[in-house]
Amino acid sequence: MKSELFRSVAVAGGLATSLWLSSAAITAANAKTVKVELTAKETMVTIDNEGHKAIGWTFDGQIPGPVVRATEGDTIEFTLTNDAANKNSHSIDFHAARADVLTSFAPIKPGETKKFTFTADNPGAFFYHCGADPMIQHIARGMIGAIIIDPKDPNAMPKADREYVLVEHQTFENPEDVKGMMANNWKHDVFNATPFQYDPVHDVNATQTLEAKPGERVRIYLINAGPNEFSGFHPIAGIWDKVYPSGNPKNVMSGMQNYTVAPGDGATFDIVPPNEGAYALVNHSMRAALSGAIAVLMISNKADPSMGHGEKILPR
Ligand SMILES: [Cu+2]
Repeated sequence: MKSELFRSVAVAGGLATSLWLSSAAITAANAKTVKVELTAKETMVTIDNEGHKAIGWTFDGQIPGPVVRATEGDTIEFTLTNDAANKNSHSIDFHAARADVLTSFAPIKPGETKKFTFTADNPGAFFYHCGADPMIQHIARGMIGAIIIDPKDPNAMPKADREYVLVEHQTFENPEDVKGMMANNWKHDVFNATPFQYDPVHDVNATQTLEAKPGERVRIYLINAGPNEFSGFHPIAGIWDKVYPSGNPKNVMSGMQNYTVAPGDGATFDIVPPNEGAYALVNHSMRAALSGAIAVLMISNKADPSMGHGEKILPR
């Protein structure tokens, strides 16, 4: 009896040690250095489905900026350039980083470049933005984006068949009017810069929807860029199978009708539509939804296989 107990403890101990060793080996072998370069650009951007343009403040000339993606444990070597043609100082604030707000996140002038490094210690769906003064204006004018840190354990979450990134934010009629921004006089609440970009029902000029096939697990990374409003994210005609607050697989909720994402926060939402049809993904605050924050998720056996993969996790 005694020796049997000793043997089972020894086996369990041996197993634990070998598991620990192999996971450490995998981590060391897989952790990589990811070089990320972004350029702050004050440039013309499209603001609606009809193609009207206005001057935006952007990362790399697009709103939202490019999706930055790495794996938990990776080292991010980051370079920010403030285009010499710009008129304003700009900065970066990665919510996935532990860094120094006074140096790494500090603004730089037009023509300057800065570099810093951080390790992606936490998996999740994180916000990045410019933090230059007045921050409300730099966010409202478009210096916003998503940084996704995938868990190092590929089995930490169920495998997604398609993924979409929605950066939600409020837009203002006059981007020079900081007082109006502080008074919260926003005009549209939008996903990825354009009102009803993925909703031909509410805007006949919309040319696309988010697409998937019945039975597929669709993963939505929702980043709430604000600058001011909370988002109660709900799939009309559906239920979130899983919600991962901050996108961390250790935070998991099931069967959710709605989950609130605060300004500056992000979350990962999984939905598994059983049949053909359509869902409307909305910020259920009606002023937000009816001014632009509706995205149609079209479920069809003929879904475009390229949608929700590669570049088309953020369809433009
Ligand atoms: Cu800026």
